[in-house]
Formats: sequence, structure tokens, C-alpha cells
Amino acid sequence: MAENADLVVLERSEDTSVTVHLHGATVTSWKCGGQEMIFVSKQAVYDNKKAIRGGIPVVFPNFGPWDLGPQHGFARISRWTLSQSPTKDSNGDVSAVLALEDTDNTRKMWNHKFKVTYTLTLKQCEFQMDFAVENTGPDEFDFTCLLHTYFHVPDVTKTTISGLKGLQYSDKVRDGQTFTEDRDLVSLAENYDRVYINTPPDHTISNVTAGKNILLKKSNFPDTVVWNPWMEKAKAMSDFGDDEYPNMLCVEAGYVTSRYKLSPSDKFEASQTLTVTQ
Ligand code: TA6
Repeated sequence: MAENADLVVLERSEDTSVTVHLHGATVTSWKCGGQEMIFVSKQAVYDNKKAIRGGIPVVFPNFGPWDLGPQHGFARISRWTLSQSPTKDSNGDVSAVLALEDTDNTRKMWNHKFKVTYTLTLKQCEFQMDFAVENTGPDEFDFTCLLHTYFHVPDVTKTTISGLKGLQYSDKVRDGQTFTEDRDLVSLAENYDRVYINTPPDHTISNVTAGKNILLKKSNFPDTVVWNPWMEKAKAMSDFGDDEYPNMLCVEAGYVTSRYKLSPSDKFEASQTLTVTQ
């Protein structure tokens, strides 16, 4: 593949790799055992302006609609820097570090100084994302953040998500009303757009690529968003194929139902680890 200045590849072995696009620090591929675990739309736009449709967009400093700037904040449409190139350790695991700091452009929208550090670590069947926000300015600020993970699935109606029973969720498909989940395993066959509140550290997502399961472990991301646009919303997105909704499911670890307050010189740290099981 021709060298591409926009892409950083973490290659652990011939069949285990991660590719991340410097636009938005968007992971666009995670291959485990030669199988692609991440969904990216065939109609995704790579113009270094629009958010990449799929992969793992980084949502910061705001999840959802934002009065001060673009939906889901500016991080996913900003150019990140590679502060540590892919490095292999003695176990053969590969890590890389990307960073985003405030610019004139970000300060025009959100007048705060910050540094986001995003550390990617690829192991045999495990991919860890460590997300940190430092307040490098003189004043306190607050934010919400989320890793907007698009999983590839053979058939979304046969995929389930564990760990949501008994939890409250805000349902954007039903005017943001709050409901309580009563299922041990959540599955869907329609447009879902739910923010589950105070979710447990672990979710198992079943029937992803090649019928595998993925264990999603999270730390300091207390909420979990579940999204599939389904047919009508899929048709309304120009960068998403009309026939692609059956093959993707977003299960998104985030800190979104309250705003995190960060004092000067303090640091927010959160992480998500994805492990392919059976
Ligand atoms: O995470 C779910 C969500 O907030 C949905 O409401 C939907 O808007 C999705 O994100 C995609 O948002 P985008 O701005 O990427 O089109």
C-alpha cells in the first residue's frame, strides 16, 4: 500500500494491526487474526474536513449537538499529531501516542487551553485506547467525551450487548424520554439511539466479525451509547450506504450524561479495551 501521510499503522504481525487516520485520530481498522473488527462506510469521505463515517471517531469536548461548534465537538475533525511513533515492546505489543492541543481555531469556538493524549496499544487479540485530557490553561473548563466505536457485524439483528439490564437510558428515538432496560442481552431490529447511564465496566458484544465476541472493558467512561441508524436514517446520510446498516453497530464508551469539570493543571483519564474472545 502506498505510503499515506495521513495514516499511522501499528503492525503487530501479518494478521494483527491497527490503522489510525491523523484526521480526528480516527481508528479506521483493527485486524485481529486477519479479520477486520471495525466498520467504516464504503462512502466515508477522507477530505480531512468531514468526520470519517465509521471507525472510532474521538468525541471531545462535547458529545451531541453543541452551541459552540460542530456536533460531537472538534476533536474528530482536527488534525492530530503523532507524538510517539508505533513502537514494539519485548512482548511484541505495539503502541503509539497521538496528541491534540488547542489552536486558534479551537479557541475561537471554546476558549480553553488543553492537551489530549490518546495512547493506542495493540496486543495479540486486545486493543487498548487510553484517553487523557490535561487542562493546560489558567481556568477551569468542563466537557463531555466519548469513543464512537463502529463495530463490524455480519447481521446486527443477531448481535447482542450484555450489561445493560436494569439501567436507565435516554432514548433519542423517543424524544429523549428515559426508560429502564429490562433485557439481559440487548438486541435491535430498528433505529436505536440510546444513552445508557452509569453502565458497568464490562460489556460483551456478541456475533461480531466471523461470529466472534468482543469484550469491551472501560474505565472512567460511565455511560454507554448504542446506535444503529437503520434504514431511513441510513438513506439520509450521504456518507453511509443505504444497505450498510445491517453490518454495523455502535457501542460507545463515554462520559456524556454529566460534564466533567477539570481544574487548571489537572488531568482526566479514561480508557477502553477491546478483546476478541472465542
Ligand atoms: O452516538 C450516536 C449519535 O449521537 C447519533 O445521535 C447519531 O447522530 C450518531 O451519533 C452519528 O452522529 P454524526 O454527527 O457522526 O452523524
